Amino acid sequence: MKTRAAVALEKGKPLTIMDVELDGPKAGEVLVEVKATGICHTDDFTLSGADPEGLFPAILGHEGAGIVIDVGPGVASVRKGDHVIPLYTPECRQCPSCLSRKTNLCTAIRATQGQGVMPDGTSRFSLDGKKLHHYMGTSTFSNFTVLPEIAVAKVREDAPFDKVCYIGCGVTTGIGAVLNTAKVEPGSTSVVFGLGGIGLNVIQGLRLAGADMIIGVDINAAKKQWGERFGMTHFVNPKELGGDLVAHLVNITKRGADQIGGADYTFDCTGNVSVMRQALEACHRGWGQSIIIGVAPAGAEIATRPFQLVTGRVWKGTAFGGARGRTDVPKIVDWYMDGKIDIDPMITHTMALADINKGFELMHKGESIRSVVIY
Ligand code: NAD
Ligand code: 022
Ligand code: ZN
Repeated sequence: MKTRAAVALEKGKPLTIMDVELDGPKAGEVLVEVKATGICHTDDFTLSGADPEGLFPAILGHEGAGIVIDVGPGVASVRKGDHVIPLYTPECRQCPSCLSRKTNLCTAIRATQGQGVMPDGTSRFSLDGKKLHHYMGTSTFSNFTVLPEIAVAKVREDAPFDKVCYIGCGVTTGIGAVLNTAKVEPGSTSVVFGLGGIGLNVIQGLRLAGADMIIGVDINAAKKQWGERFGMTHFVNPKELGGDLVAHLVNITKRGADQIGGADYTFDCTGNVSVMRQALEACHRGWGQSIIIGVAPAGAEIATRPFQLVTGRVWKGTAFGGARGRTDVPKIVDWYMDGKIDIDPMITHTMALADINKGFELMHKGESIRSVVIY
């Protein structure tokens, strides 16, 4: 069949909107009509050419929602008409990682996903007979896409596609980092570095977890109002702060008789390695945990003095908020539908596929929290 897609023909160039050829689903695969997709930083990272693993030509996009149109042989967990959210972190429930219960990083299709092909080693997308690569196993910048069955979460049918697509990456990553990775307890003190599409979801996760003090840190003063909207209790702008940021954060988190200071939990949502160090060092000695969510540039390294870890601070990272997609994503959709979490205000811009490059421009200018393409 033909499908309309925004194609990344070569690195550093805007996407090209065109019709491409899409083969139907093979065994264990599903054909999905994508109804909406968010535009996220990783799409831009790959399109820019900064991602050393980026493959071209490709169909990017990993934050979608849509409807199952057809299923290949052997597919049993979803059927035609089901509403689904594609998963760039699949959940097979059979590989050693899934069975370990210790990680959400399913390995069932990991190798082929990274090579931009389906698990059988071939692509369903082509242009003039030449192969187009899949991306993160999802390729949601196409009106129709083919996905492995284990890479879709079935969600309730009354959930609006143009909002719940954001659960396909940003919402789950931010809220999951709090609930799954950090396991924040009620009454905790916390610091969130970077109040963008991820950090704001960390903030609403912290509110959900019952954190007492939710300190937001951002170099953009306009983010104060944004943070407050989702539960932030204090704001620090490092550019306006006279002294040392870490010392200031330790100082304002002082509690208890010993007055040591430092947060119980901190989160990096910037991808900046200097900020990652600040986030670790702003943790409480003995137990503070710092969660790295931001993706740093290729080849970047983090540093701190070993003393920081010897004295009990913990450095952790998280992919997709530690969420098991087929199990956890439908629950987060329920939380949204029940009003437990907010999504609507964070979707600051919507556009047609033909205007997808404008979404990338808004991201570059820092004018959007999230842009969503509606098919
Ligand atoms: P964003 O651009 O919307 O937000 C980043 C924010 O950080 C901005 O508000 C910016 O002003 C602020 N900032 C930049 N430098 C800062 C500094 N030195 N100190 C304080 N604040 C600073 O980006 P986003 O969509 O929120 O994504 C954040 C990061 O999370 C990206 O690196 C993205 O790739 C990553 N991410 C990771 C996962 C995962 O599974 N680990 C999933 C999704 C996104
Ligand atoms: C999503 N991300 C950033 C913005 N939006 C993002 C990027 C990378 C990861 C997670 C989220 C990530 C963390 C760890 C891994 N990835 C490796 C997982 C593994 O090896 O099992 C990651 C993922 C997918 C891909 C590459 C890296 C890919 O499909 N190309 C989950
Ligand atoms: Zn993303």
